[in-house]
Amino acid sequence: MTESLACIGLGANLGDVRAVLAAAYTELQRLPETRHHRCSPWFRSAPVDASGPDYLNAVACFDTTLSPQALLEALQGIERRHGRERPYRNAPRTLDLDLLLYGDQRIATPTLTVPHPRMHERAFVLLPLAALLPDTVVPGRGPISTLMSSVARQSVWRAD
Ligand code: PH2
Ligand code: MG
Ligand code: MG
Repeated sequence: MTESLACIGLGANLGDVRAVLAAAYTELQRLPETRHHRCSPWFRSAPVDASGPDYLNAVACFDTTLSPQALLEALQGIERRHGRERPYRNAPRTLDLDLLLYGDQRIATPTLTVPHPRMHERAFVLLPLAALLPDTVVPGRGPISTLMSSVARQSVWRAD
């Protein structure tokens, strides 16, 4: 089975967001068929297209032989264990784990779109990702350095 680099967006804006993000990263490190984990610094930002308290966001990457669908299901399991509810779109959440990138693949199924369809326009995703992997090229969207210049007006603060 070939190994792919997976990038996961972590976000939370309800409850003890620092504790939840730290616990979620630990759980990602424990996923089967994953290795070489690393996590970006943490960033704080106001909710985008949403309401509620400020978010804490980070990006984690690892190499994996899990399929994209198996990885998605593992992420949803971690979200559920942290009490994630989905009352309405972009509702405040205890934990959001988004599969941002899976190698250089472009995936479009009824349940999964990769690259994440809005990641290229969100500073709270691009800044942590660039801190971790500055040479990233988002398939279909371009180099992260170019994408970052178009979100430069969005306010995101280092939170560590
Ligand atoms: N996630 C959303 C909607 N808006 N805003 C920020 N700052 N951070 C997020 O993680 C976020 C958001 C939907 O997942
Ligand atoms: Mg999500
Ligand atoms: Mg999200």
